[in-house]
Amino acid sequence: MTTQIIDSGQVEQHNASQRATLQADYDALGGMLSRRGVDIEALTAKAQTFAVALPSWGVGTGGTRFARFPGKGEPRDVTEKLEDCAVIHQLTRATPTVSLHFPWDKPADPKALRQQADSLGLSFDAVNSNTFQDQPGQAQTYKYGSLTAQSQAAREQAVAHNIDCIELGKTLGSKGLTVWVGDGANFPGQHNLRGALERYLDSAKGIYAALPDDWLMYIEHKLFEPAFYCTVIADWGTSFAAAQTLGDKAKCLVDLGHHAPNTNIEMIVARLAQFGKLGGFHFNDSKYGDDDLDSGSIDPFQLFLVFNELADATLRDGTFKPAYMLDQSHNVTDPIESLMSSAVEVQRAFVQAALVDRAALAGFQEANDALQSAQALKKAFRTDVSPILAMARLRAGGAADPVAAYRASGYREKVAVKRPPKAGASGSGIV
Ligand SMILES: [Mn+2]
Repeated sequence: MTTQIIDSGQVEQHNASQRATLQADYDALGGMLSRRGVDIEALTAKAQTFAVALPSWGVGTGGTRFARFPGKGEPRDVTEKLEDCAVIHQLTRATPTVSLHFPWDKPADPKALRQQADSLGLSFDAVNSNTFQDQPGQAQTYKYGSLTAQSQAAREQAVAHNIDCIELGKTLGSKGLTVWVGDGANFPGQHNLRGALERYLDSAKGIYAALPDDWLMYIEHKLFEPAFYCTVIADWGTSFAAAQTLGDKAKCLVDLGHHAPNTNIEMIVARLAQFGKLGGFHFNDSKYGDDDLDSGSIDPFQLFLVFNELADATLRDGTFKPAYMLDQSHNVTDPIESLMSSAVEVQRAFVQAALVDRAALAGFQEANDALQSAQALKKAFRTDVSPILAMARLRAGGAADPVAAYRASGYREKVAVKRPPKAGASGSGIV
């Protein structure tokens, strides 16, 4: 029996107030889609299959390298983070899994944490290692790198930490390890560029060897920061080469914010999918760099184009199933509201991509009709599928309007009382 953190009577009351309007909007959209030969019920059923993992670090207020402005009632430990994640899933029905970050979320009792997740109707997605900052009492510093450090002792420590993450993840029921390293150089000449990657591959092989057979290792690249001259795993080419070198269980992870501005990310997605190395995503949005803004808040068309490639890849290979995860930093909003809205925005792109008339598009491409090809995509992107998303939630026991239902529940005010700030307990990190 799943524990509902928000009183289900309150959610039902909210839905009752929305139901008539939603049904009218849904019927109107259904009629319009039917004239296009699209069955709205099939799309709603498809929307219900969508799931994106929540980042445990996202439920606390983020921050920048200048400051962090904590919010009220932030979770102070991993069990409170799970409670907030459960609220998000209860209202959106689109976020059944949580991605943990170690050692930030290291549980005193992993089995008890798994039981708590289970009771809340949650399970664990990929676990994330952290070798981009030093932990209290650790023997070697990562100041000059971790998996790529010149120091063999530092490299060994970083490999051992990743293997610890795998062991912990096994107890929690996770099936993947995401590895992002901040390793790089701030000056030309600081690194032997080839040597640093050779050390990375050598270390990564040590981690890969500890992966269970049914696990994947997700290699996350990032163009710059914290290193500002060069980053060892900077781009999808390096990530791809590393994944190829390691083996079948190594795949590439695309964080939408980890590219140069104006990079054609959907093409990277197509390339990685073509060669069987697209492992998953960290969804977020950005304007200038790795801004970690809410998914779909800046460039929803790019998100749609990414899902258009994913829809194409799925048609070619029914077993294709990359891992979806949010990775955002919330500085001026209630993180729960941002994560709910973001999950819905990613789900929106998923449904819009399913609306693309692929036979028509293929015909336009075949005929070199550039204008109509573009219009075929725009036609899907311009369709407001909000009633489908709301109906999918309603039928699954979620809220027609998650943010409105959340605000009406008074959850934040309640946890603000229950969770007074605790010294040294940071609600979040940024990755
Ligand atoms: Mn990320």
